Amino acid sequence: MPGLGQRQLIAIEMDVLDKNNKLAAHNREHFEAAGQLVLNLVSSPGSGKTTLLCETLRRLEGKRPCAVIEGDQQTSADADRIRATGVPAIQINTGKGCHLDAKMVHDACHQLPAQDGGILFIENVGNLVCPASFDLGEKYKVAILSVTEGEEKPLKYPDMFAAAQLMLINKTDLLPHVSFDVERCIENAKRVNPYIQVIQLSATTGDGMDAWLNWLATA
Ligand SMILES: Nc1nc2c(ncn2[C@@H]2O[C@H](COP(=O)(O)OP(=O)(O)OP(=O)(O)O)[C@@H](O)[C@H]2O)c(=O)[nH]1
Ligand SMILES: [Mg+2]
Repeated sequence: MPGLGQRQLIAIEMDVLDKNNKLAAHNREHFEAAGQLVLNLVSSPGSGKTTLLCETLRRLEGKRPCAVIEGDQQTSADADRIRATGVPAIQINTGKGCHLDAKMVHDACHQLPAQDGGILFIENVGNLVCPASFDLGEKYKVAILSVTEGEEKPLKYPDMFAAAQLMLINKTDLLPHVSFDVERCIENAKRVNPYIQVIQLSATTGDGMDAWLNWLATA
């Protein structure tokens, strides 16, 4: 920002994060009181978040009530894809913004049903940097990395993988066609977060979906 010194910029940034953290804590209390599991899905653009969500929602139909908040810079395309499965979804357009914040989630979640034992999935804006810093009040962040992105991503974007409880390695059906070293990827993720859990899956073929659904059942 022109005209602002480094100190002023840092002060503004800390103020923004502090306000966000307070609202996130409020969201978390609300979600816990409602008995709702809330997950923040984070990844680079195109890793397969919406495809995975649609597939997950189909499999949870009649078993667990779900709702979705979709974050994108523009369009309602992803919320439309979710609604086509019969699950309620709210689209948030962040415009120039590169991540969702706790206030956006607060306002959106009040427009969605919250049922005891249900799951609220939040698909964050595709970006491996900013969403790492913004707590939304979720129980866990789930980082999705597809095999076309390269196994070094956890080292290049460590904050995201350090903040995540679970890493989903998606698009495993493409492994025969790309040089992606799965073991190396897991090693890299564990270097930045020794406690990170890992599930390999393909949202399009359904391979590994059971492991993901089992994880959801105990999360
Ligand atoms: N081969 C393969 N393709 C996949 C898989 N999952 C998603 N895709 C494809 O990857 C592309 C992007 O998928 P999306 O679900 O839109 O990805 P996204 O992460 O929601 O993208 P943004 O919301 O734009 O960040 C689409 O062409 C999907 O069909 C998978 O498991 N295997
Ligand atoms: Mg999407």
